[in-house]
Formats: sequence, C-alpha cells, structure tokens
Amino acid sequence: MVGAAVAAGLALGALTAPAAGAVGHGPLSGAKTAGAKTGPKLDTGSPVRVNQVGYLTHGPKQGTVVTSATKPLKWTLRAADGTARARGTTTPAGVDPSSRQNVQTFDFSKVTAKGKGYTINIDGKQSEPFSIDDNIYSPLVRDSLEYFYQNRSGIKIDTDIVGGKYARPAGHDKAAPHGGDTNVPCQTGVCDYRRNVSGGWYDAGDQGKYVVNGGISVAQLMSEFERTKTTKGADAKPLGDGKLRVPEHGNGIPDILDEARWEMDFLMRMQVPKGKPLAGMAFHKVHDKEWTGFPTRPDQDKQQRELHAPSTAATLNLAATAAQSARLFKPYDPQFAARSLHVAKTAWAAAKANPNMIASDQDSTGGGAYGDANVSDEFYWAAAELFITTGDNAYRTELLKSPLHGDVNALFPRTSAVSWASTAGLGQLDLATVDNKLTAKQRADVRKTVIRAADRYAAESEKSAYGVPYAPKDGKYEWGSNSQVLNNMVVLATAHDLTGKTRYRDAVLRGMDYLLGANPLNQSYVTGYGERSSHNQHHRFWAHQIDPKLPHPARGSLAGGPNSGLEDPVAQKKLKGCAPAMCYTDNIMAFSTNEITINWNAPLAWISSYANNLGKDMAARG
Ligand code: 9MR
Repeated sequence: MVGAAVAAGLALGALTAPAAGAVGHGPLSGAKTAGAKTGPKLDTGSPVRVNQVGYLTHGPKQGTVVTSATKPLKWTLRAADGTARARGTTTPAGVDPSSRQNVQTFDFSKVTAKGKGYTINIDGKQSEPFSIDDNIYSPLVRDSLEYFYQNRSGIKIDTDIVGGKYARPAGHDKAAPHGGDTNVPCQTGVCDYRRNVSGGWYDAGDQGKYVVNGGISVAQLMSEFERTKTTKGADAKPLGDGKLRVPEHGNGIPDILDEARWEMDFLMRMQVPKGKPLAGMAFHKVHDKEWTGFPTRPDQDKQQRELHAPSTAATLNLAATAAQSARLFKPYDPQFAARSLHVAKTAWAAAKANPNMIASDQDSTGGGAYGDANVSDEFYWAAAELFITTGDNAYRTELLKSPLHGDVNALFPRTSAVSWASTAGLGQLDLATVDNKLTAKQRADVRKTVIRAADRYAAESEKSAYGVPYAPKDGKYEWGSNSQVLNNMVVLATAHDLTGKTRYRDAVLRGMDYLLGANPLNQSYVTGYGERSSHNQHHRFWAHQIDPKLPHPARGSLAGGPNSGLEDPVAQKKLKGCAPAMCYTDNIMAFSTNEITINWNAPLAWISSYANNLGKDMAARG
C-alpha cells in the first residue's frame, strides 16, 4: 500500500478550468439526482440505467432504475421503432450504499433477439439506447489497445493510423529540447552519467514514464495475448499481425506483442548498465524537472527530463516483465527473448542484493511519485514469472517460502485484485494459467486461491444493485476505481476460464455494464462508447476542453472514475458531499477522478478481449 496522494502537482501549469457546464453534455430532461439530498446536484439523465453499448445475445441482461417507489414497477423493452418486445416487473433493492439512491433492478436476460436501438422503459422514463448482439465488444478490443500506440513516446503518431487530428510529431526524441529522453541526466547526486531512455508509453495526463506503472501495464497486455495461448477456444486473431492500429504491420509478430515491445525496450533502457554503481537495478522513473504547463504537446515540452534513483520495486517490475517477454517472444524473435531473459535475471539478482531501496511517496515534483514501501508482492511476482519461464528451483523456493503464498487476501487484496502497488496477483494468475513446473498439488492450490478470490468478487457483484464487483474498504471509492473494478474482473474472468462456471462470467459482464453506463451517474467511462461517455479526461494533448484546436481523448480511453478522496480542486468544489460511486465529474482538471493512464486501459484491453471471445463462444453454443 502507499501513502496519501500527493499528486496535486498534476494540475500545475496555472490554468483556469472552464466554467462548469460550459462544455460536455447539454442539459438532459428529467435530470435529477434521486437520493442526493445532501450531496451535489449532478446531471444524471434518465433514472433507467443500462449498459449503453449493449448486451451479449446469450449473456445476462440486467439494469437498475433509480426511483422512490418501493413496490415493484413494470418495465417494457422496446425496439428501435418503439414496439414493445418484452415486459416484466422490477425487483426492489432498497437503498444502494454506494450511491445512497433507492433503486430497483430489472432482468431481461430471456430476450435473445439481436438488434440496435433497444430501450428499457419504466414509469414513463426511457433508458439510453443499446444493442443486443454477439460482437458488441469487438471494436473495444482495437480501441482500448490503440490508446497505447497513441501514447507512445519517441515516435511520430501517424495520420494514416490515427487520423489527422490525433497525429502528432514524436515526443521527447533527439530533436526535442535537451535531447528529449535520448540523453537524460540523473537528479543531482543520483548518478554522474546520462542515459538514452527513449521510447515507451507516457504514463497518463502527464508525460512521465514510470517503471513501476509501466510494468503492470505491459504485463497485462502480454497476459491478454498469453491468455489466447493457454485458454482453450480463446481467439488470438483480433490481436494478430495487421489487426491493431500500430505501425509494425507485416513483421510476422502479433500486433499486441509489437505494442508490448515498445514498452519493454524502454523498460530495459531503464536498467543501470554494467560497470556502474547498482548495476542491474532499474531507475524508478524519468520525468520533467518541474510540472509542465497544461496543455503541452509532448514534442513541445521544454522541461529538462531527469532520472530518479533506482528502486527495488522498479527493478522487480523489470525482472517480472522481462521474464514474461522472454517466453512470449521466443517463437518470434529468439534474440530479443534471450536478451529479455538476461535482463530479467540480472534485475532479479540486483533486487536481491538491494531489497530495501524504497522510492519515496513524496517525490512528486514534475511527475507522480509511485512510491511503494512494501515490495514483498513485487518479489513474489518476479519470482513467479522467472519460475514459469525457466523452471529453476531457486525461484520455486522463493515463491513457496513467501508469506504471500497461499494467502488469498495478500495475493488479491479485497479492494483491487492487483494494482501498480500490489502485483503479487499477476504472478499468481500466471502460475494458475500458464504451464509451469509446480507439482500438480501446488498448481491445484494456486488455482484454488484464484477461485477463492473470484468467489469474493462475484459475491460483491451479486450484492450490488449495480452489479459492480467492487467493495472497497469502508465503502470509499479510490483513485482509479474503474481500474480496480476491471482488475477484479480479470480474476473473475480467469476463474471462468479455469472452471467454466457462469457465475464468474456473469460478474464480469455485470462489471462491464457498470463501466458502460449502468451506474449511479448514468455515465459510460469509456470515451466514444455509449450516449453519455467521458470525453474530457485529464491529458496534456487530448485537451479539447481547454483548447478547442486539440482533440478529445481517443475512443476507448477509460476515465479513472469515482474517487471519494476528492484529491483535486475541481472535484473538491463540484463534488462536496458526494456518495462514493458518484464522486466523479467529466472535467479535464478533475484529475483525481478523471485522468487516463496506461495501467487503467491495460485491464480494459484484457477484459475487452475476453468479452469479445465470450460473445463468439456463446454464439457458437447458442
Ligand atoms: O494511479 C495512482 C493512484 O493510485 C495514486 O493514488 C495517485 C496519487 O499518488 O497517483 C496515481 O497515479 C498518477 C501518477 O502519480 C502520475 N501520472 C498519472 C497517474 C494517474 O492519475
């Protein structure tokens, strides 16, 4: 776990946020926040809440209505032309603690007629329109991954791939002020040489590059691909060569691995070279000396970039991801695979020799801190990946003697199964799904742990009137809550892959419903998906809300989501007194609720691929 958030600097660059209501959705009829007597007035549109994208033909179909009624109400499913296609009655669910709304739920799973423009109608109120189909998640597979290409550093973002308004010159390359990231000094006292740390992905609304957060993100992209190798029937084609929006088409390597490689090359450059003090360790991060203004296109950043001291956590992120890339790239690029393995082993040895180099959680001038005092989970993750890849006993011993092994709450914390600060679960999921040399009994125990964690998240989804598999401590939603929901869904999806039990599958799909509009705010948190989708997330280039010449976030960008902490001035002003799941506003400077980042889009991409497979699978079975 980490200390209190000190990311206020994210907002620096002195700007005035646009007046509330000046941009975004216009007023919606019937917009009233039921049950929010003590909270802020928010525009929540229709009280009838559905997944605004749609529902899988053969999947569960549920929604929620906000109402003061306590007796069941009648619902009608209408086709696009207004004709009634199904009817039923709602189920009272009382006051939902996450929103303090009185709600009822409805279930139209029995409807399996494909179509577009359906609505649910209750008490004279109509939901946003939605589809029923097998392929509703197909576009999101590409768009959620395109996020990574568009946030690449050190390469021009190509008009032919992304379209004119999103194209931009390379950021932080040789031509940039101070040579960008190609010739970066350390902070004073950290080292006396310079490094080329170009490439990789920008973290988020800021243009820092953090090994800790890059690690979990690239791991989840690699796992999205690896799942297609380990799960029967999972389809690798949508991730294959020529399928995604990347420039590396035609090289015979699946596009998703091309994207992952862009980050892996950067992570490897962050390793302290042979012959220097602390060789083998990884620098914790590289970012601007001071916070840059807002907006700033990456190629126009004039700040000096700096490397921050190596840390044990960053080094273990490098070890874990390089070990995973070693096995995944072997069939495509054996040389790169061998280099990855070498890096992984040297990083592991360096971390063992320097187990207490902790990055401070106060180091947040010019970039995020990503400080994390507990690295037992990073040790577990790296040992797991190295063991899977090499089968060496030394790593097995590390795993089995770790106090985390077998402890479901430590491996998969209740609030968020995995996160940048809590990575043991990544190793556990891979031990459960990827072939390795654990004994049959040890392997079975690992799988049981994954399933026990999934049981907890499934129960939380079933308990929630909005179906969300998320029960944070004291009910308080945290910074990046949407990614936490998604990470819990990854565990649920894995349990479904392992057992075939529909309970887990349904909890994943209910999680998607929540993220795509069936929630207390009637908000789709994925740009371009649904009628009321977030489109003003905090980003220094996609800053349309501040400068109309700049684009909105690209389709498929996930907003951080409700954060009870209200850790920025805009949220503090607009959301005072909000119920946990309603502490969100689609304002560009509300960065503690509305940023975008690689480690949030990564589980979105993983889950999109899973859900897309599911649609095809369920259609095949009918
Ligand atoms: O995702 C991070 C969240 O868990 C922390 O509470 C928060 C405050 O420290 O920082 C988040 O990470 C931000 C990082 O520090 C800088 N780049 C943007 C990240 C997303 O907001």
